[in-house]
Amino acid sequence: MPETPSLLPTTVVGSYPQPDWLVDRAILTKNNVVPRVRLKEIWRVAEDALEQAQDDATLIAIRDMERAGIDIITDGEMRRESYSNRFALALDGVDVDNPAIVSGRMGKPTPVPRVTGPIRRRHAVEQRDVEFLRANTDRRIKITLPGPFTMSMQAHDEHYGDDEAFAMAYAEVVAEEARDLVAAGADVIQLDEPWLQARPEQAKRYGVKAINRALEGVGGTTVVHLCFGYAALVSDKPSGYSFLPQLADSTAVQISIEAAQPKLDLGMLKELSNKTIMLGVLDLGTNEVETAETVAARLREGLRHVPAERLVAAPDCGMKYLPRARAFAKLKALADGAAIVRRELAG
Ligand code: MET
Repeated sequence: MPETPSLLPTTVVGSYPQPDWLVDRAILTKNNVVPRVRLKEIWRVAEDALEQAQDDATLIAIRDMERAGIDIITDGEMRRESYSNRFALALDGVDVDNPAIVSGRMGKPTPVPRVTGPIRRRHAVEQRDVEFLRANTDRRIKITLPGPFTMSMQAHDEHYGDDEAFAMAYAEVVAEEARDLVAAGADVIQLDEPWLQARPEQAKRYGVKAINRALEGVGGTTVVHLCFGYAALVSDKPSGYSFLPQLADSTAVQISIEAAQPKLDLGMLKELSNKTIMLGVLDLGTNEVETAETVAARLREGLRHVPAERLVAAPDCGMKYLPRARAFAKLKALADGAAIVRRELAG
């Protein structure tokens, strides 16, 4: 097994471009909304061959990440219509067939599932995904799950009647799933929580509590990812987070943030001095492919605020909306840029 470097390991936020023979990418971007309900029409392969096609696409994603030189890889989220709905819609208590319409993160009307009864997990949802990934790479592996806070914002509560109780119900099922995924071989579990930043008032009230419940008893390396949204969907990004230092009180080992595209002021990272920072050093909002030197410069900037022992190099967010060739080239620049800085550190 290739050894994971102890300094500046590289990873991805999760998703990699799905092949055009697998999904109709035009549908994904047509309305500029990330599906919260099912979006079966994106699949271009018939139901009876879909799992096999998703497996094959996953092998491509794995090999691309390996070839680019990424140290901690994912399954590329090839099996997902969105980063969250594979897990969120597999739960009991969730009515997927009669969506409610709510105002989305960007203020657009968005169909979301209704929660009409207690949220329970029927069975492990992403276990086979982890087993498949484990069986097909020697590298360290990570799997992502939507976080409890974010899932509670992507559904309409008609059962709990209290926003905190609603998020905590999601936290329970995430914890069960995360423990199963570690048992299935995941080295790293990442909770995607972009809504913490979009709803800071509620996040400050119970965001950390929900995350800590979701990570209770979860071994392995734990990560919480926050971003301002996919670059393909959100171009105007603030230069600072409305919710972040609070995560110092979370039990997550790593905090994943986007920094390249928003040109984030990294000064606030001093407030997360007990966390490893997964730093976004690939801007996914530009067609340009970074040079290894640009990546190295961004990592050196990170090192002014975070010691090398606590820095992980990553893209700003998931790469699913990029053309595959560009995603690959950017990952290669990420790996090469991290290698440059690693050599400097070794003196
Ligand atoms: N894991 C997800 C991805 O890589 C994160 C999405 S946050 C909007 O696409």
